[in-house]
Amino acid sequence: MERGNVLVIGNSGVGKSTLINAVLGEERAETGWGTKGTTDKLTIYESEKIPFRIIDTIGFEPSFIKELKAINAVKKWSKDSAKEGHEDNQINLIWFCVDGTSSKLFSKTLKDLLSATSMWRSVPVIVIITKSYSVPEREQNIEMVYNAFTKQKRYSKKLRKVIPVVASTYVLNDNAYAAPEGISELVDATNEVLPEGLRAGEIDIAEFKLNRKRAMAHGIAGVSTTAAVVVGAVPIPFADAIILSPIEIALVNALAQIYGVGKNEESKRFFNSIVEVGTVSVAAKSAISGLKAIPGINLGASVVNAIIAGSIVATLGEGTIYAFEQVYLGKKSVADIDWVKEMMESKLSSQFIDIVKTIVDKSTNSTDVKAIANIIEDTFKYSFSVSDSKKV
Ligand SMILES: Nc1nc2c(ncn2[C@@H]2O[C@H](COP(=O)(O)OP(=O)(O)OP(=O)(O)O)[C@@H](O)[C@H]2O)c(=O)[nH]1
Ligand SMILES: [Mg+2]
Repeated sequence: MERGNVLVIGNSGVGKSTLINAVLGEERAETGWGTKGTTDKLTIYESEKIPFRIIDTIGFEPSFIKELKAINAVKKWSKDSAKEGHEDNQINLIWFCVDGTSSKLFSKTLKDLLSATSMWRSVPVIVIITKSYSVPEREQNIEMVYNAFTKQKRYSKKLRKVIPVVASTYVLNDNAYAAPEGISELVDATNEVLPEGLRAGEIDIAEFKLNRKRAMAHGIAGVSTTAAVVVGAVPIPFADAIILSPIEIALVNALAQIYGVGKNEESKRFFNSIVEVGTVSVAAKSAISGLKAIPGINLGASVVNAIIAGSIVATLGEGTIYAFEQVYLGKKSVADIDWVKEMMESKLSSQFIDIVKTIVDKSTNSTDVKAIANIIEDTFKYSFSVSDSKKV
C-alpha cells in the first residue's frame, strides 16, 4: 500500500518534535527550548510501526525571519514534488499543532499554515492541541480552533478533527502529573483520513503541474502573437500571407512539447488538423471580409492587418492550449480529429470576427506593435472554456 506523508507544522516550541517522538515510540526527533533542540530543516521520519511518514518542520515563530524560513522550506519542498524523482514529496495530511497552554494569536498562526501549504489546497488537516495538560481547558481550546477555522471560509472544509494531546508526561510535583494522552486517538484519526489525503495529494499535484504548463503555454502564445503582429504590420496582400504559418507551426510544436503530445502518426494528424484549420487564408479571408462590412474603421490598413494576423495566431494558441490540455487530462484523445477540427473552426468563425472588432475598437490610439499584441493577448486569454480546470 502507498504510504502517505503527514506534514507537521506549527509555531516553534509547541511540541511538534516531541509529538513525533511519541507517535514513533522512540526518541528520534530532537526537541527542546530556545536554539537547542529546535528543528531547523524538514526531516522525514519513518517507522515500521506506523503506516505513514511524518515530516518534522521548522517552527513558524518567534522571529519574522524564521517564519519566512519555515514557510519557504515547506513551499520549496512542495514544489519539488512536481519534479521527476520527487514524487514522494507529496503531502497527504497536515497535522497543525497549536499550544494548549497559550491561546494567543491563533489566527496569525493559521494564516501561516495556509500560506505554507497553499499548494495543497485539498489536503485535509487535523489540528493537534499540544500540551493539553489541563483537562477543563480542552473543551474551550477545541472550540477556539473550530471558530478560527470557520472564519477562514476557504479552509474550513479542510479541518477533519481536533485532538488534544499530551505527548510526554508533564510533572507538576511529586503527586501531580499529566500522563501521555491522545496519541493513539491521533494515529487512528490519521489512518482514517489518509485515504482521502492520498487522493487529495494526487489532485493537488496534478493541478500544480497543469498550472505550470498553462503559464508556460500562455507565455509562448504571447510571444507568437507579437511575432504575428509584426509580420502583419508589413503591408502585404493577405491572401498571400501564408507567411504566418511558420509562426503557427512553431507555436503548435512548442505547445505539443509542453503538454507532452507525442510524435506518433496519430498525434501528427491531430496536430496537422489544428494547423490546417488555423491556416491564415481561411480565417483571414473571413475576417477581412467581415471587417470590410463595418463602416467607419479609421485605422490604417497595416494596423488592421497586424490586428488580424495577431488575432489569428492568438486564437490558434488558445485553441491549441485547450485541445492539448484536454488530451493531457485524458478527456480527449489525439484520435478525436473531428472534435478538434470543429472546435478550432468554431473559434475562427463569426465569434472570431466579433472579437477582432472589439480589438480594432480598443486599438484606435495605438500603432505600437507591442501595445497591439498586448491588447490581443488580453482579449484572447482564456477565451476558451477552461471550466473543467481552474484558471491560473
Ligand atoms: N512534558 C511535556 N513537555 C512537552 C510536551 N510537548 C512539548 N514539550 C516540551 O516543549 C519543548 C519544545 O518542544 P519541541 O517538541 O522541541 O517543540 P517544536 O515544536 O519541535 O519546536 P521547534 O522545533 O523549535 O519548532 C520541549 O522542551 C519539550 O520537552 C509534552 O507533551 N509534555
Ligand atoms: Mg522541533
